[in-house]
Amino acid sequence: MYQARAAARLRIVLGHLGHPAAGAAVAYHTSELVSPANLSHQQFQYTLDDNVLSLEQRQFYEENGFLIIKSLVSDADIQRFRDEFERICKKEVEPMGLRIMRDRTIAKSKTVLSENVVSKIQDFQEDEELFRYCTLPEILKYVECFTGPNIMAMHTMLLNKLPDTGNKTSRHPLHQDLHYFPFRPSNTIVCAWTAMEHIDRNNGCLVVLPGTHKGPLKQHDYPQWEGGVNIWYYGIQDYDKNNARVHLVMEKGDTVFFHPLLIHGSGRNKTQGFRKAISCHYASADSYYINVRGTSQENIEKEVLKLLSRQYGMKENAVTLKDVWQFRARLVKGERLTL
Ligand SMILES: O=C(O)CCC(=O)C(=O)O
Repeated sequence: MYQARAAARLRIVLGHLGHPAAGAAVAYHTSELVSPANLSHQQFQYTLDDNVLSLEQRQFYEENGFLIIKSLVSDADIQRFRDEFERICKKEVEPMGLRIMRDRTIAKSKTVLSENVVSKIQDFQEDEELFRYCTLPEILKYVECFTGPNIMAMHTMLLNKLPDTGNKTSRHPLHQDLHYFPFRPSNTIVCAWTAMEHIDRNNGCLVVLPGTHKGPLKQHDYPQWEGGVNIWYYGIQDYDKNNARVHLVMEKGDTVFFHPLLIHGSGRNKTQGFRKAISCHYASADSYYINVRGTSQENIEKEVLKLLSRQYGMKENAVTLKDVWQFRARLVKGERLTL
């Protein structure tokens, strides 16, 4: 019974992704899921009623915790993000607050910064050119379906998955993004993640466990991988190994919106190319901060505050995780309320 349901769900997901193996799944999808009888608006907890998403798209996100919109971001915009990434690597621009990460296998080498060594840049909220991504009307139109009209951009990243060095450190362990966030409620947080080129299993696409957004936030720790693991790459050990796994094959400009409790990660980059994606986590501006002391998120708070104290010579308890997030959060639509 469980397996039949899991298989049916997988067919629906593959149908949404346009996967040839989906077969009759699309027919199942439209006839079973979008019949007026089983679509009562009170049932929707993860999407808002604003006439942007079709009933089918809403139902898909409600059930699975993610939604792909094809060809959402233009080639011209993606080229601008690429050019800015290059300028940042060459230190032609040095935006305030930006964090440049290297893969751990090359982190200690003396190599000058370039696309070859930078695995990720995050917190680009002060970089006008990259931050344009977070304000694109085509992105915000969808974001609003999850956050409502007052929208804060909370967390920004450009991910440049490097060719794996053989240590498998280019993998991103399965995790839930909410582990990193000291704000709630979770249902009005959403990530927009846009492929900057064709991304599939060869260069390390996203892998998601559909439906896991309905579960709780799980314990996250650094995985005990033989080749080590990159900083901030926390993972979950305790997840249902029988849950379907779906690999999101995406084309340049395709954008996936996903819930912060959705368990996801990404595979090794087995190519010699650089797999790029740009992302922003948004939250409703009337969200609230929580104190993570004494919760499973305490480990990330400790690590962030320790890093800041080392970097800026501050006492470890001089700031809280809330201060850090409040400082980097930016209003992108509507009114800044409580965040
Ligand atoms: O882009 C990727 O490979 C995964 C990114 C991700 O899951 C994250 O940074 O939370």
